[in-house]
Amino acid sequence: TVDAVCLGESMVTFHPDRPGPLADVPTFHRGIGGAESNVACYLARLGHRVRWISRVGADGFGDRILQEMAAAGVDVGEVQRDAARPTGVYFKERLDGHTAVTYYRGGSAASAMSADLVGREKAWSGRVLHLSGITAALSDSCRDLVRALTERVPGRPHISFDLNHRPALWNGRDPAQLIGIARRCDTVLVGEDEAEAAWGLASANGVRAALPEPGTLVVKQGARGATVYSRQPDGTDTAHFEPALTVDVVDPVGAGDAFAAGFLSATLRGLPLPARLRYGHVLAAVALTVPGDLGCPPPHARVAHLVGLDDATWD
Ligand code: KDG
Repeated sequence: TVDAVCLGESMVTFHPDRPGPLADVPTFHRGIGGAESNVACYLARLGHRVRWISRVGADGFGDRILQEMAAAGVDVGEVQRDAARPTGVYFKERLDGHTAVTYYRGGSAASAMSADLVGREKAWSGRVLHLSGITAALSDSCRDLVRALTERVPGRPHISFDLNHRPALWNGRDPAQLIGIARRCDTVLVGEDEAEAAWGLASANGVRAALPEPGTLVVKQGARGATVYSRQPDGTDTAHFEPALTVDVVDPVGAGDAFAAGFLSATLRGLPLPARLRYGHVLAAVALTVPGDLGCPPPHARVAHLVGLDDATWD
């Protein structure tokens, strides 16, 4: 078994070399990005055994993604190639201090993922399966796959779910259906702002009230910090808040994935909840201060020191 399986679409990304509208920027730097593959890369760099499951086209961009994921130490042996559909692509645009994204991913190889093409056996082959709301938004077959993988049946691994609300992918469909999926998961990560946008839930406590089932619910509260709700063996719920680190933001894309990877890494190591949040914040700070979707996390012994844990605490 691997420590974690991450399932979702990865794309080739194009970052502009200067601010301005897409129509005017002549030069872009190529990278790769995808919420769940970002989490996989971070987990691998933190020393975990990780498998990424997805589909890419039988094209040069698919080759590139597989090369980069493998170089990051992620097992890509279960990634399928699709001869008929392309690898997804997206462009970033830096405008007035914020980053916008434009996707070219409709009909991509990954959007054809389905419960038939991606079996439970592979997806459930780790201690943790990490999924996100992006996959459910890609196509009906992808949404049904996410439903099949989150079914509460004996033998399934711990399931982690990041809402990752991407309004551009919903095209008039209702992201409220993600509440039903999130309820079936064990660890759920949600931004307070996206919970409001996707579900109309206005506060961290409101999110918990709507999502009482997950044993662990993390509500990210932007630059302020994050609150983790945890159900205790006696059925009561605890809430704990940890402030985020203060950093000068260069590019926010990928920070949520870094946070999720930090939280999951600390979870896999059995660390206490406050340390899991702090670990997430340290990884998010790394991602916020680099231009691409992926920053390079410090080794876990260094993060352990930063989050106030002695190395001996690590298994
Ligand atoms: O969380 C970062 C991702 O959003 C980015 O890497 C691309 O997966 C992506 C998406 O769908 O926006």
